[in-house]
Amino acid sequence: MYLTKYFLPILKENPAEAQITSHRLMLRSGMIKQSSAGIYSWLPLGLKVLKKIEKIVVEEQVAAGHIPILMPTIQPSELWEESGRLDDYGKEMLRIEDRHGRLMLYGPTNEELVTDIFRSHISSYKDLPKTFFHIQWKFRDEVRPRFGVMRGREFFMKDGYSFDMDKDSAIHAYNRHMISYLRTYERLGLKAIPMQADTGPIGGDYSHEFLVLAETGESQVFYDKEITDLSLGDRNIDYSDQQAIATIVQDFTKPYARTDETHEQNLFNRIPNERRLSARGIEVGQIFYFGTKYSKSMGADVVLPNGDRTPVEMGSHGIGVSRLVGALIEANHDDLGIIWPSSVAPFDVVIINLKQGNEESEKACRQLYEDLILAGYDVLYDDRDERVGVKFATMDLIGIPWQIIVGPRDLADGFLELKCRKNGSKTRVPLTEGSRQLLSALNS
Ligand code: 5CA
Repeated sequence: MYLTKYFLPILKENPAEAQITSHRLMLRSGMIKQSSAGIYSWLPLGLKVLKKIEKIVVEEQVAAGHIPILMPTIQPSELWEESGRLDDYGKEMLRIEDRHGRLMLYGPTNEELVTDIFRSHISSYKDLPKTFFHIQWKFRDEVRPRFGVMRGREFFMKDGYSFDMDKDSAIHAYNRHMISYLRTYERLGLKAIPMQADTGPIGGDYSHEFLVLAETGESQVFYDKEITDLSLGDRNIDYSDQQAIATIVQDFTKPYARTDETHEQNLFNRIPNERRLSARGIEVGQIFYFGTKYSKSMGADVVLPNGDRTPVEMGSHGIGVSRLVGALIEANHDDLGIIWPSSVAPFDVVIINLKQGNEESEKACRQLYEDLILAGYDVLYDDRDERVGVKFATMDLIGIPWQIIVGPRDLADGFLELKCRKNGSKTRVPLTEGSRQLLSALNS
């Protein structure tokens, strides 16, 4: 992408309304624009990051055996009457009347809709287990939308719904979700800690939230330092091995880790002093096992091998996809701007032409651009006729992991410069064999 042909509306000033770093940086780097309180347009750079996160989330859900579907944003209120949540959900639910006077709503979550799909088509244990998921916009009329995409009113969420014939199998679905979430966050370059949590309006008695530690987080959390040392790494995961999956979940849930809603000081006090930690956290996902809460009220039954009918065992499992964009920035930035982890960076590399208008520089940049595109990279070419300082500041702000700096002086010696945004290190690379050396560096 040539920057002069792109749409990157950078803000020079710090927006007054932004209270936290990620919100400020998202506005300044032209990723989002607020349209009304807690509702945003996603501009090209923001959309790219959102889509990259979405792709990783989908890949990990499919790897865990979960089936993608897409449910609508607008739902009929009758289903919520059946489950008994229409009144319970209160003012957070945006109610809409259609032209026939029928009460509709903009979905804050999809337990009812997915249970309706299930009961229409599945009635035997033979078709179980099944987990459906979708990634769709949600609406919750939050009292205090704030911190940009962190607490929006409209937000993008992955929600998955598991259907099993008994509790044992439903817990396996819960465990699969926990591990697929841990894998997802690790691929995003984030450390998210599973913590025992309250179930709120979703219901049930078994739930974990996934928290990214950050000073700007909305939740107070208490944990044993040991849990922060755990990671899946490149461990081979076999989702069909129920016992192995349960063992990994045990490892990750053994150390004390709770949000303030479920915190118990007397249990916490048993942890040795130096390991006892309290911090703020951003909730980037939550999983629930709630048994037959919805299947009972909505008549989603299955026939068991012995011929009896029983309400299906369910769980629901969410990842805050749009919130993750903010959480990633909270975890990856410096004074100059964002530092994207390579897995979600809007571009892999930017070519910065220090002397636009100079024929040699432009030729070299165009050639590099073609070579890198051919090699499969997503490349931004800063071909603006701007001062060098402005170019560097923009690129440091938007946080593309690698910068290729092309200037007439280096070029005259047959070199270009490769800068790593994360640690600021610069390497001179000979242009003649440029692509090869460059590619190995970019891959590292
Ligand atoms: N149906 C269940 C699981 S699919 C559910 O709705 N769970 S939830 O309420 O915990 O939401 C799932 C995730 O969505 C949260 O962990 C959080 O990361 C994200 N989320 C929730 N509310 C908001 C909001 N107002 N703005 C941005 N993200 C949100």
